[in-house]
Amino acid sequence: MNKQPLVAIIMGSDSDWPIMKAAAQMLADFDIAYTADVVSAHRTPDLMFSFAETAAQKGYQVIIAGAGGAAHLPGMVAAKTTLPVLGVPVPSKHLQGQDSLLSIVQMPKGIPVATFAIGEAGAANAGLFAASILANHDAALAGKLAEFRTKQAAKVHAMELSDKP
Ligand code: RP5
Repeated sequence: MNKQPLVAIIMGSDSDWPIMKAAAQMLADFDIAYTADVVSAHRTPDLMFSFAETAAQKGYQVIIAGAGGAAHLPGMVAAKTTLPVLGVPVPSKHLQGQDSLLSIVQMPKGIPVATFAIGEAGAANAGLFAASILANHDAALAGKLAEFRTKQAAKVHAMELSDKP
């Protein structure tokens, strides 16, 4: 049986996918059903609006939106839905994603976008954050998140430094 997708991952271009895949991987690791699509704010504005307007009624609970450059996708989507929007700044060609970060993080008061780190770490953390939101109403998922943290901590405890002078 196909599960209802709870998280929508969208991005401005297929060139963002190598980065945004880290969010998808995290959701897959937690067995959270998601969709991933290209929706461009400036090249397909009508698609962006219809996506944002219908996302809640389609059953999505969280939207992860990644974009690079003048990255208005997360903010514009957030303007058309009250679902939580997690913005991922994708590294850009000329400004290494600083432009993406500032475009996404500097939302004026009234329309929030939760903004993550530039690049893969940000995408992975957006996936984890989506899992945390969903875990508020899903005890099994909350348990998996706790287990993830325990395993992560164990890896750090096992770290040994070699070649100490
Ligand atoms: C943005 O422009 C996309 O999110 C992407 O990061 C950037 C470049 O897009 P392409 O020229 O690779 O399609 O809209």
